[in-house]
Amino acid sequence: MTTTLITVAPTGAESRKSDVPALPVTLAELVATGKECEAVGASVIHVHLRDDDTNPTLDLGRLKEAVAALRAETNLIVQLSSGGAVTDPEEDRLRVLDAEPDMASCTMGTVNFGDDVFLNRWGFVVELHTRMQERGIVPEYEIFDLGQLTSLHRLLGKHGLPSGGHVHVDFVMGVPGGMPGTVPALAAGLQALADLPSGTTFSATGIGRSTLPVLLASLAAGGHLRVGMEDTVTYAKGQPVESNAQLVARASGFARLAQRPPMSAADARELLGIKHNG
Ligand code: KMH
Ligand code: ZN
Repeated sequence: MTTTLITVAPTGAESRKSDVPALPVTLAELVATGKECEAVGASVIHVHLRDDDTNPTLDLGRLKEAVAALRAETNLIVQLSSGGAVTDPEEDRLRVLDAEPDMASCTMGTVNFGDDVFLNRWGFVVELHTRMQERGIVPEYEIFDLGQLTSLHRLLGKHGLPSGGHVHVDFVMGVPGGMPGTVPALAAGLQALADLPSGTTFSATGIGRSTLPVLLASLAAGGHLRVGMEDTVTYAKGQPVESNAQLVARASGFARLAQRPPMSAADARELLGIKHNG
């Protein structure tokens, strides 16, 4: 792999705007962030939306508006979160696909999530996977714990390859309740990847203080990167993140040092098997 796919996850559903003033929460802020991040190396944007009170929302009208605005203003691949917030019901999370994004996340199992539970029943995962297949939406399989790779192997064996035929997983590491953001945990994950279809690609992101170790480990292992304020709001000890572009620029810099500069959106579309854009 000669280039690095960089995904930005700019908002998430967990941080409060009142605690993190730089968090993009309006559509205008999301689009502005997308443009800035694209300019410094991102090719995919992982989207969670907020309502007028800055609380997480899966409102379909807003999701459609966000997909349209990001397509109009950027060349980024638009990946909607089907994970939402831990409180979101399954039917709302499935309805996300009606906004017809290029990609959507598909978490491969239930995981403790701090004091909460991020619920992903097998039947729900199958429903997400098969609906995405039917609609030509490319999944990013989110892996919070190693057993979820075994579930992915089972999913693909029973229900077939995703739209586009390419399998891409994202290791979300360091969630309290999931796998840690460490080199041994990533190495164990990579060993398990060997059972998946050949050509399977991976990215990784480390939550909070595991951001940099996971970024460096993923680059060293030939993987791709996800960064953003969904995953970390601290740039360095005692230094809040100023913007998502600051995190993407840092990731791009490390990727260039590793002789694997950021991947263009066109190359990312080809890699991931994304056919249409709007
Ligand atoms: N907000 C988390 C509970 C995803 O976007 O698919 C789930 C999450 C994963 O962020
Ligand atoms: Zn997310």
